[in-house]
Amino acid sequence: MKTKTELIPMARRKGGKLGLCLVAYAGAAGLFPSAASAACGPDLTTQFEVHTGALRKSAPSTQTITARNAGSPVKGPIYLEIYGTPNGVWQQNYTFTSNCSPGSTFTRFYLGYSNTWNTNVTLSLTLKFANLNNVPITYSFRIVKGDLIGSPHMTMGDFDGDRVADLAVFDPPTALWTIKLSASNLTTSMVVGTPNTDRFVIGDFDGDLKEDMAVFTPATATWTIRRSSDGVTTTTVFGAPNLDVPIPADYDGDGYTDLAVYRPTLRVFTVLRSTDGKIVSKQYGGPGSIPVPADWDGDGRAEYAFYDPANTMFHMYNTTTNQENTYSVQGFSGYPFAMIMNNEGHPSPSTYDPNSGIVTILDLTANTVYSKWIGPNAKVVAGDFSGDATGDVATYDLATAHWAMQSQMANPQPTPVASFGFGTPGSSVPVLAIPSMLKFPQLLPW
Ligand SMILES: [Ca+2]
Ligand SMILES: [Ca+2]
Ligand SMILES: [Ca+2]
Ligand SMILES: [Ca+2]
Repeated sequence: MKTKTELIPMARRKGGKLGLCLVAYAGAAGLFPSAASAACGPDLTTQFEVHTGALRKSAPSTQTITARNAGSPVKGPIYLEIYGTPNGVWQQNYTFTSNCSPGSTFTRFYLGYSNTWNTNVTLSLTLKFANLNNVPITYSFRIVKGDLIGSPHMTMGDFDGDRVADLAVFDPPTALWTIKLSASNLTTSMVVGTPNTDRFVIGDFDGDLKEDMAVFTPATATWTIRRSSDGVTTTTVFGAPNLDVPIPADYDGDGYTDLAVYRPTLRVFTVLRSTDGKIVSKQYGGPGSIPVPADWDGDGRAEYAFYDPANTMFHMYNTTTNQENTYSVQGFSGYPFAMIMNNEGHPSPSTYDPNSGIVTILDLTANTVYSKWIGPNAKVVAGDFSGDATGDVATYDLATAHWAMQSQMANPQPTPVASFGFGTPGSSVPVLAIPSMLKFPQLLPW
């Protein structure tokens, strides 16, 4: 059969949305899938000129989609929403799925550090399909603005963008970062920061779904960020010198980590929003509370959140809904942290008790409490090092730079599954060390 790709504008769908249906093979016409539900962010399809490349049908099956903005500049996350793929075929490089359109996947157009898609600028995406098996395929797509559908979840500690956390350490006496990239297994080292004075921070400040190496200088409240997208290093002063501690996270949900600080003396969170450059703040917490900002409810935006050691309660405040959630279960004690469990789009509240040596995780979706002994007085590192979208816990020995990777948290069996050395004995700190153990400013070292 001759392969042919053409783009067919669809009739106006129910809900008033104009969709596009892509017929990737000749002979595949006829069965247009039903429209995606319309509640997932503004549809921008009509303002873009879209062209498609040929579908490569041998594995891996790929197709390139190119779009030019023929309208006004658009700021914020933009997604290609794919839906209506045949049973058994799925789009592989999606950045996240959403409840708003069952079965659809969303791949993000990366707008660069400017975070704006300007008029006449053309961007392209290469879609990757699994299980195509040389059969004809039809699918539909829309270009949507992502404000209402949250943002893709970067994997914490992933510097090369393969959704697997990388072994990474920061060495305070030299400001040297050393990272073993999981995709290539290559180790890279680089100085970012000033020896002895800077605290490491991580975040995806340029929105390319890769962690950026960054440091915060307490004496000047200066952020120094090396953007992973172009290698450019920027500095920004944000926060009060010697008063504020860095707590970066994506509070406004555009896929770009926001500069943010917490002031322990007043218990105030202050965020510099990447979407509009505005500064917002909220007093939240009590004496002794430990900030644990994260996207706890999975809506794409980080919540202001803290853990109160006095009553072992997590508090999370969603500024969009103005709702507070609180969680406490038997076993919570010690240092709080966020842990992704069971392929969920949000973390589960977790603690490590250095006296009992037990990690306790409240899986919010499964409504299950996991409890696992990893040993007392450990330095704990948490991240998805295996790439199965479920967090792993490792213990780290500061004196020897020795890691002991624990087995799955859902498995109470305590034996480490892997152990190895990575880092400089006596000085390196893993960048995924749970922040509260670093005395909650991401401080150096334990
Ligand atoms: Ca990685
Ligand atoms: Ca980045
Ligand atoms: Ca943001
Ligand atoms: Ca959230």
